[in-house]
Amino acid sequence: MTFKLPDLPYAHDALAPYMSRETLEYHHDKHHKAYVDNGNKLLEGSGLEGKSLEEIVKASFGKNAGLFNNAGQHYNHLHFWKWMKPNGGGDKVPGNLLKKIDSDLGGLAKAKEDFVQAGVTQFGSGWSWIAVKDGKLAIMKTANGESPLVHGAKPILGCDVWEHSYYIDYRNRRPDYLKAFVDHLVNWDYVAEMYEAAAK
Ligand code: MN3
Repeated sequence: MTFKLPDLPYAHDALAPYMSRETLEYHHDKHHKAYVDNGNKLLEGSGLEGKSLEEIVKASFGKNAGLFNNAGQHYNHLHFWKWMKPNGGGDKVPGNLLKKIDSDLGGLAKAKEDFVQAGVTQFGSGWSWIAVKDGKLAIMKTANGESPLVHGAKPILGCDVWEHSYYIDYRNRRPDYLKAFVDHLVNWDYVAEMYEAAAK
């Protein structure tokens, strides 16, 4: 396969004021594009050219650091753009997923709080997650380009806590960025779609 930079599913200014046009111009048009371009170069000759993106991420983890970092971040960002939408966030969670959040994560309010806390306490660059692990939902955090995929789980929601994701809009206030993400940006319909696929 060849990695390809997707278009954003909304205009660059559609997530303002919670995520600005300038942030998306850097984050999507430059950072994500660099993962795609570098990933394609590193994929050549790796022996993994014919595999799917998820297979490449899992197979390169711990074995081919350069390829893993770029392929992992490509995977994470492909979903990250779709995990957000204008007028997202809040409590509009589809029923099946909401029931699962109630039973596994102690309710939506606690799940959001723990998800924010995971992002706040991730030291340095990384991601906070809700993932499906052993049939149950779990809050996770990972460093750099890692994701639940390489820790025996399937991500259904992730928030990028690398500084490039929030420094233009929030400077050093990572907690405010994470809170705006859950309150105003999360596309719960896409989270539910990934939950249904992961639960199969
Ligand atoms: Mn990023």
